[in-house]
Amino acid sequence: MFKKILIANRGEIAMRVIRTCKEMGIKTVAVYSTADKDSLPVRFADEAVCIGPPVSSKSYLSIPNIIAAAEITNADAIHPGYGFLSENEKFSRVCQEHGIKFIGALPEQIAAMGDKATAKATMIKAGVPCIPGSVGLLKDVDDAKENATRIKYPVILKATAGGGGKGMRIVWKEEDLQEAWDSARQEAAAAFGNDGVYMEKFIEEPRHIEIQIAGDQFGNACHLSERDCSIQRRHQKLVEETPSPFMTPELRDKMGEAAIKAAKAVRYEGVGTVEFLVDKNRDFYFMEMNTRIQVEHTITEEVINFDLVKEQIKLAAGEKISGKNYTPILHSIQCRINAEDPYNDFRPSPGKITDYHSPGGHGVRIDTHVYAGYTIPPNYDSMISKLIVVAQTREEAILKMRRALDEYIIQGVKTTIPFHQKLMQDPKFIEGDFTTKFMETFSL
Ligand code: MV4
Repeated sequence: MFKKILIANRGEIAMRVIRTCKEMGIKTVAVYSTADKDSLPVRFADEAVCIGPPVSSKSYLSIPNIIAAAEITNADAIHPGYGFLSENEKFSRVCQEHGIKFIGALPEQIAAMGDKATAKATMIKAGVPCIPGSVGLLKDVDDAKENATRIKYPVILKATAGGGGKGMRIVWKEEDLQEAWDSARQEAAAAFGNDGVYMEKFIEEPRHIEIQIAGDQFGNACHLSERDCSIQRRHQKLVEETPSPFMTPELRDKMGEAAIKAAKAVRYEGVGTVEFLVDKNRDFYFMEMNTRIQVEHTITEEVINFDLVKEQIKLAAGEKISGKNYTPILHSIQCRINAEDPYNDFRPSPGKITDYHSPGGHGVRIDTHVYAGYTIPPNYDSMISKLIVVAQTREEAILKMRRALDEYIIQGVKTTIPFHQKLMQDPKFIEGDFTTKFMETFSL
């Protein structure tokens, strides 16, 4: 087992990893930018190293600075959390070259899953259901036209280097194809330095349901059930829950098996997520594979009573998985509490938290790095905390979430708490009747 893990991240996920390391008897190193010198991970880690100024490119994204911090402190592994360098092929490789275990995917796996057209080709070959579309990248606009005629409108153009919606264009009819083609390529080139674009049939009003998977160094893989992440806004998830209100035992078995196929196709080691789109007929299609611990891993932990960060560390150290799949028997919901103004287009609201009281009681969990007197810097994402509830049923989980939201006091910055309070009273949400389009028509 590792003796000392450096956490190449900040905020709540740095705290999350430090907590599990402590429980496992592993020493921790926090790295921080000057904007985070007063943060809790710096205080709670065994050691802390400043790695640069507030701007991420010179601190949390600086591979030389982070590797230097690991060498100075003799860390034998690096946990990258989510975001930042967690899915960076080069960082994974540089760690390898320095004899430091990267607690995440191998460089080849990151490359294979990071290029979406390559990932899709791998999944088709492995027998994972994919959305009908072009075979690989489109050559030119005529190629796009031929494919669209075959697939039938509406279609969607997607940047192969994309993810998170950048370089994506929905096309409803042929006369709009040329403009969509030009703008998708331009946007992809500017955002990723790669203008490769492919095409798919556009699935209208899908649900976003993802399967948590785990794989070991011996080629075994299992699934840990699903999360429904359909409540999103501009590709930012706001609420996640498990089980999905749309799930059936049959669908879970089928999607679970598909996710395991996906994991085995790339000999996946560690914990990961296979994202699917699910249409109204409960047909499901591979969308992306995430090779990191995700923000919403917490709800899976609550319903299967299992520490996913501990599992991640054990798998990185070469342990075997048990091999059995998991079915949730409880219901968990997470609300992301952001420093944003829900009455003002979710505008970021950084600043000092002047008063803070977090909810508690049975079945309530808060993952956070903030405290009364803490100043949320403007340089990073605006998440204040994750409020997670777990209960016997979905109805009870919603009631518990309402109660917990009512107890939550955060003064000094605007937060998304009022949005979540409204959502937890929404008839459609309560019925479980929602798709990824839900937020387009929801208003406070
Ligand atoms: C789609 C789609 C409909 N049809 N692909 C959004 C981000 C990127 N990962 C893929 N995305 C989508 N791909 C086809 N063929 C709809 C979306 C999509 C979406 C997916 C999941 C969650 C929220 C979404 C919001 C808008 C569009």
